Amino acid sequence: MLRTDDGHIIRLEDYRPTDFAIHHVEMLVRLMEGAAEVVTDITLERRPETSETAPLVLDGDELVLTGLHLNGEPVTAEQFDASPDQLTVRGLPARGRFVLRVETRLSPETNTQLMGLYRSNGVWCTQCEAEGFRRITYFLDRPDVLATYRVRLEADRASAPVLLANGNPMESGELDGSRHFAVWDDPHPKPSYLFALVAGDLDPLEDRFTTASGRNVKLVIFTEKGLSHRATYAMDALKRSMVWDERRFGREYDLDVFNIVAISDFNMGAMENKGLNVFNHKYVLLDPDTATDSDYAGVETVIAHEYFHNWTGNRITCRDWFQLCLKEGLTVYRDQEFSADERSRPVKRISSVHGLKAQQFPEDQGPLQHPVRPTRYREINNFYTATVYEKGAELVRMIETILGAENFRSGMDLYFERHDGEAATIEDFLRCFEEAGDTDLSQFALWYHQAGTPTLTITEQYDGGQLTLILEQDLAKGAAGTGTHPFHMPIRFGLVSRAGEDLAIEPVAGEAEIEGDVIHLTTSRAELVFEVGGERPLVSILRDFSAPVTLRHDQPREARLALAALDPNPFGRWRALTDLTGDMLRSASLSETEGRGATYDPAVIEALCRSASDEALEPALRALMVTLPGEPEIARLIGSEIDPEAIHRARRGALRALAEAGGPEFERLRASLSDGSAPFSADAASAGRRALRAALLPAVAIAQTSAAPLFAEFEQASNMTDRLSAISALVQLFPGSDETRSALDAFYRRFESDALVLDKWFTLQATAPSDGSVEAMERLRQHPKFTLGNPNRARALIGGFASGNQRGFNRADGAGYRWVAEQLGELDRLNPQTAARLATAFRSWRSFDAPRRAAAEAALRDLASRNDLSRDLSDILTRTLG
Ligand code: 0A1
Ligand code: ZN
Repeated sequence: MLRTDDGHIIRLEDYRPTDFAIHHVEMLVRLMEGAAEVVTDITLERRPETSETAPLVLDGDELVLTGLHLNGEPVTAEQFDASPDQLTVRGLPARGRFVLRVETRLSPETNTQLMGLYRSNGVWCTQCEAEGFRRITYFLDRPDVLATYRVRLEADRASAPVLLANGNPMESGELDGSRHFAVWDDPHPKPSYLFALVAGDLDPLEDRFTTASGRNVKLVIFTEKGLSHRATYAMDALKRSMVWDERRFGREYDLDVFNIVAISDFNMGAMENKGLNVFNHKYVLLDPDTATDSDYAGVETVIAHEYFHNWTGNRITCRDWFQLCLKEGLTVYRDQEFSADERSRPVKRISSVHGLKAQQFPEDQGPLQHPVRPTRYREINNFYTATVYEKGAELVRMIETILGAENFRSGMDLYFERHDGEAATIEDFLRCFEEAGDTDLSQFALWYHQAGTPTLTITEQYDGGQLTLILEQDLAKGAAGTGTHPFHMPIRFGLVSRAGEDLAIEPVAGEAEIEGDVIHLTTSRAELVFEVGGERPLVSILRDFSAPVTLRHDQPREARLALAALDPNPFGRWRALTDLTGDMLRSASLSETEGRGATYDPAVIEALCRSASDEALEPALRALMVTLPGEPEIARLIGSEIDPEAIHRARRGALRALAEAGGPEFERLRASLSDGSAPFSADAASAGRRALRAALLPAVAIAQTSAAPLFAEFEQASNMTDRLSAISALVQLFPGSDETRSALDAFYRRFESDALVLDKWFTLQATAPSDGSVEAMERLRQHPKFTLGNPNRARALIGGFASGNQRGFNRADGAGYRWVAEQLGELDRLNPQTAARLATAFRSWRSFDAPRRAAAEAALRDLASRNDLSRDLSDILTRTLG
């Protein structure tokens, strides 16, 4: 039975500590074919402030209780009530510690939700965040209950030679028959969501790491049989993460072993369980033949992210789930900084901002809007959002900008020192920076509490050698109904000369404080006056995207073109060019809608061509600059009454204009960037060259009259990055051609037994712009290799279509919406969490034109009217329609 919707809302203001503390947990888990038995000895103690008669109420979810003992004696039937989702025990000792033994019987094989204990390709594994531990045993399953754990696993040696749990290994040995056991001990008190066990026939990739203080740590990455050679890059990323966290934040690892297990069936990217990270195998397994450069970057990021959680999340955890951004925003900030240090800082920053605008901005501006630190939820699984993660990271970054690097580091040191071993809140976190920076962050804290993306409007006036900047901020009241007070907004900026140099910043008068190159805007409006002399400088505002805002800067086109060519700040160059391209595509799309032919500003096209060939910039940055905004991005710029067909035509037109202007030069550039027959290297510089070649490919290919050259490029590719860029261009630009069909068939034949590559094959076709896309989707849905049981496969097809095929999903006849809604209804019965996540693809339905709005609403209402929906999906649908 699913947890169907009960409409119950959890509120932050209702938080109170538990009546009982849990000091220690001893578990015995017997794994058998078809069932698992769990015996949990929970050492509890009534808190001094709890009444002597208060019962103990433990959480459960779909549980079957098979035994209950108190200090070794059976608990009588009058003393307890058990249901699948709750266990209440009365008459417990008023003082002192006692041990409650809870026995449960589970069925991992039929657990398709992938929460709690389940089997993935024969491997037993667990997922306990956010509330999965209650699917293993009755417990106080909340993050502020911290205990030490000792776990004994028993299983058949043949099916599970590897037995893992959190912490350090203690003992292992043989049992009667073909069974064996292992005992693991985790000395660090932790909340139940960090519990994990894994048992299966897995291959290890082993390494070692010595920490700064000399602790010798054994590192192991476990994969399914025969795949450990694909984990070498992940291992390298892990060791680099460990070194980085010591150097940058003074954080060392704290156990004798660090295990990672790669699993095929996983709802999210990965999970930071103490000493035993469990990963979606997509974020571990790589080789040049099957993985692209962005897969490599993704593995590096996720490995680092989970490792960094050991301090930000595990050693210091969250008091309650409202504080989720305390661990997630901070850990994303840390993984972004790691990538910036390991690769290229500007390229990383641009990619992060690009991702923020693509994912978080629509969330923050639509019906699923919520504050970074929410105050209510119905289903916590639905709050692992771009707002909590990515906007949460932006808030940490702003604290760093406001305090400066040194005070920020002191604040982090204080946080680690003061809250180690605790379950903390955002208020605790902010207090550390207030003390370290000797500053008041109470206005800044509004960023955590007020939902929505503020607009920052910049107006320039130049007169007699003086430049006046008028800064205005505005926050519209949105779906979340939170406040609209002005924020403390750190705005990094530069005044750039026509020679491309940053001028010294000399304010004459100002209604906002300026520190170095940062304006501290704290009011809704402020004017700043600068003495700049006879030449009007170029205003490079919001450098490095120092605050997550929608910028309205009515800057002359000529100034933008100049900044795109010479802003000394690489982010500024990218933003100037992106703004120009965005404006051009926005008006081209509107012209298409109105039936007027679209035109493309030759100066903008030329600026794109120039940045592609600018040898002064690293290739990865040039790739980002020359890539035209995607169709959803153009849709966001238009904002309302969106016509996806017009956008599609306008973007195609821009690509043709780019090809006409730059075609031959792009071909020359592509040839010069080729690594020829050199062996594949995953380093950032080589990846950057491949990225620029890939970014130029669509413009080169669209100019060709046949698909044959692209097909040849596909066939000759010696790595997945090049192969995928060629086949994507075939699918996008020559959808019905024989070459495209042959390439898809060849791709399938070569990789049909490789799950991760097959996901790419499904996504490629889900994003194809063919007119019969829904019919094609249904054929793929019936493909023997398609299954809703594997989240990656479901996301590849359904998510690929709903989020990656704007035209197909938003077909005016509503067939795209209906098809997706139907899939969600089916998936919900197996895996509510994944269904709910995919359903967020509908979040912008109100921005489309009237026929599409009506069709989307009908499909959503039809799905929402089912009476067997999970709480996860129902929560998303209700809010999306709300
Ligand atoms: N904490 C993990 C991701 C994660 C979140 C939720 C989950 O189930 C609801 C599972 C994993 C991370 O940030 O990597
Ligand atoms: Zn995380």
